[in-house]
Amino acid sequence: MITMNDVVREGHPVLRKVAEPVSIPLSDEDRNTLTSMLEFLKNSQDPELAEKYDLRPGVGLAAPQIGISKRLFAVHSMDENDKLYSLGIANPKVISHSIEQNQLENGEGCLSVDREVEGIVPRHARLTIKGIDHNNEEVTLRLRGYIAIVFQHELDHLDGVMFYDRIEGLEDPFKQPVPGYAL
Ligand code: LHY
Ligand code: NI
Repeated sequence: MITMNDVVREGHPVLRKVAEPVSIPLSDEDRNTLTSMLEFLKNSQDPELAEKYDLRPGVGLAAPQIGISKRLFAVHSMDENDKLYSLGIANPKVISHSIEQNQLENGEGCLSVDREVEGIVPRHARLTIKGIDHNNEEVTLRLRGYIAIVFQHELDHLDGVMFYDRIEGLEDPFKQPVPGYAL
């Protein structure tokens, strides 16, 4: 079972690596990784289990955050219409995205960042993602609103990008360019 002890924190080099694609169909090992990341998110949202195991509630978790540099992440969250997104996804690709941007009014946080970082994180307002889910089925997701932001936050982890890299007005002139999403 994944706990906060397994979650690497900022400063760990794995969070800055571009993660490797996994082979399809998914190996049992990669499926297990997806399933246990999803289980972590569910546990973290259960007040009793979260208290018992000292879990910080989360809606998304990417494999690099547990030290695995592979293109895998899990999301367990509702969108604004109470539609549940509960899946593990492998080799996600952004097929298309809006030009219009959107952001969470109160900024973002991260399970790998034990501090508050203020600032607006610009994201695509809408995007379409394709990938392979934890049941080895190809999935196409058309996302907007809050859930679209969660997926983009997790996608970024697969490219070694932290949410605060995208905060405007925090430009470090010596910083390497932020990779965009592959189209
Ligand atoms: N998890 C964050 C969480 O609280 C994801 C997140 C996304 C927070 C968007 C806020 C806004 O579940 C992670 O940090 N996963 O990488
Ligand atoms: Ni994060």
